[in-house]
Amino acid sequence: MNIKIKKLIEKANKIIILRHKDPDIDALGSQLGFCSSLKQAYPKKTILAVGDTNSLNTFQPMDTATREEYKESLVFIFDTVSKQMLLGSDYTEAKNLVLVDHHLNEPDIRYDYYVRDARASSSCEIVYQLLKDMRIAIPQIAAKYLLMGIISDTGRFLYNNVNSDTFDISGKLIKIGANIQEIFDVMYSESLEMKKIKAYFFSTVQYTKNNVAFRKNDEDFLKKYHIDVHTASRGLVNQMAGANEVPIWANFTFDNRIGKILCELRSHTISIVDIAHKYGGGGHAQACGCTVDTWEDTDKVLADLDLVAEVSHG
Ligand SMILES: [Mn+2]
Repeated sequence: MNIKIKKLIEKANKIIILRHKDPDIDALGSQLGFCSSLKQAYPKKTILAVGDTNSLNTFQPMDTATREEYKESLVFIFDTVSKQMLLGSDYTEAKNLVLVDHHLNEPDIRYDYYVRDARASSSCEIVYQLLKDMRIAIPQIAAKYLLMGIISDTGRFLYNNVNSDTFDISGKLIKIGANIQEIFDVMYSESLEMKKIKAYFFSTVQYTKNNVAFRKNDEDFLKKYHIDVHTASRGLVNQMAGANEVPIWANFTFDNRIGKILCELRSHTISIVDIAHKYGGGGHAQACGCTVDTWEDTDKVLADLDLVAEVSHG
């Protein structure tokens, strides 16, 4: 399949590379790592990386493309296969569409090829393999971007999505020239203010009967500490990780852009993705999410999480 994808690339004059909206570092890293590799290999082609941006984008500004341009383009989508995770619908006009993802979800969009590896730690890990199979060289900047995605999606090689390939590929990216120190300075040093926010956040975490840790971040919390929805939601969820007594943790954040509540759900070992699915979301077995309408709904999510925590506890 990867060779067929290479044929599509060689045939295309214009290539548009996308990933899910409100991107995390794996989404940005896979999109922009792939983009800069293609640009180096095919300097004459028009290659665009399109999408929204947020505070995690320390990479580069995004390109734009018109709906007309999509019609003549080969389009790649990274780190999601779900309509609801994508911005707009221009990609449906694509001449050809290739999906690349490491999640467990079934695509609800039309595609020509789907490069899927649920065993891969990250989309960046798949992109490395894809480029290698297609014999497209990875420039130093792309190596940095791809390693950033791997580091981010594995929580610095901490989560159980890490396997020997993850280390293998990370080593290869370092060999190309990705600098760990430089990456860690960008990704993990933060302001004193952020450290104080994290301390406040953790000190106000609540617990269900079976020690499901949770926090409800309302609009006031975000305003008071001047943090955006993304920072509060995905940026703080793992402040609750790593306590022996806590099997599952959930972070609920009001998103005033859509008037709904984002639910980030995490677990040490128990699979909780069915609960995310129940509320219209998805993701990985131990790291998933959904969006609900009201705070009462978050209590229903919590009750379901508490039940699986109780059952697994025996
Ligand atoms: Mn990912």
